[in-house]
Amino acid sequence: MEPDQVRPPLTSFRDRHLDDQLWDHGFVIVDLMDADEVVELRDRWAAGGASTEPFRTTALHHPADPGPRAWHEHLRQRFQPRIDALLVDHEIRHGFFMEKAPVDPRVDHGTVPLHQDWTFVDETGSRGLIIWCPLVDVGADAGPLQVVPGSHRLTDAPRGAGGVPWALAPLDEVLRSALVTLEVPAGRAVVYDGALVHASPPNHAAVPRPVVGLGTTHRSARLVTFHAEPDGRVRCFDVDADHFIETDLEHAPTRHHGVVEVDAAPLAPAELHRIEQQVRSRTSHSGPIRPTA
Ligand SMILES: O=C(O)CCC(=O)C(=O)O
Repeated sequence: MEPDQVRPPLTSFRDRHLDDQLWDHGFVIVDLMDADEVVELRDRWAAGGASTEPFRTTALHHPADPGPRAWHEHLRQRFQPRIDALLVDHEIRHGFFMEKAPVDPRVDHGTVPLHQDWTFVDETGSRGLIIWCPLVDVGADAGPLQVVPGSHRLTDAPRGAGGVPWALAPLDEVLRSALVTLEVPAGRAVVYDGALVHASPPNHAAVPRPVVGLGTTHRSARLVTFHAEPDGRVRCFDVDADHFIETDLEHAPTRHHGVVEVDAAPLAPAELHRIEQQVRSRTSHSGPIRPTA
């Protein structure tokens, strides 16, 4: 695939080989927790009570609810030293849990549709990373993460809340056909670029599937968030790190230190065609993906 975007000056992984893999594929898989810690954290999360929601996350929350903030603080303190060892000058901006309850195999409740995560960093300076670490072994039937390798560089269109149109939506079918399922043992972590196209199917295993999520950025990254107005205008806000844990991420920020309107016009047919060809050529020419440390 032709690189669509210029590699940012600030690197992510300390290990050059992992950093190259991240740039090429949009994700790598590394060790994060040992077996004892997996059990301890899983028990701590489960003590909060079982849920029957097919998918729930503490990442999108109302700021008046102290629970998600307490989880963020706990996860930040616990994992920041490991992030320091793995990544260059990165901070955990947002720690959260995502759980998929087991559902009857005859129903498809709990599907997370194909998407890219909302932009949270100026991606020309450095990349925003999400760390996705399951607390149970996640096989193909347990609501695994599915990714489109290399898709983090297909477009630099803004992604955000309030109904910012998803630029790649017209390519849903071709992207879906390029999905790769990641089977990840408990304690291993997928580190993925926030612009990577991903999804997950329902959890048809017997037990809940809790996952720790850590949103991280370079310490000096420009933090941003995009939001669409009801009239369709899309704005880019410069925000502080507090934004990700102190505000309702689905609404435009009330506190920011700069805002500009950005172009969020749909991609032109020629551009969509170029992207489609990139996805198809990568799917047909690449060998097995081995993005594993
Ligand atoms: O945990 C999952 O199944 C999917 C999570 C996801 O897509 C996200 O957090 O953006």
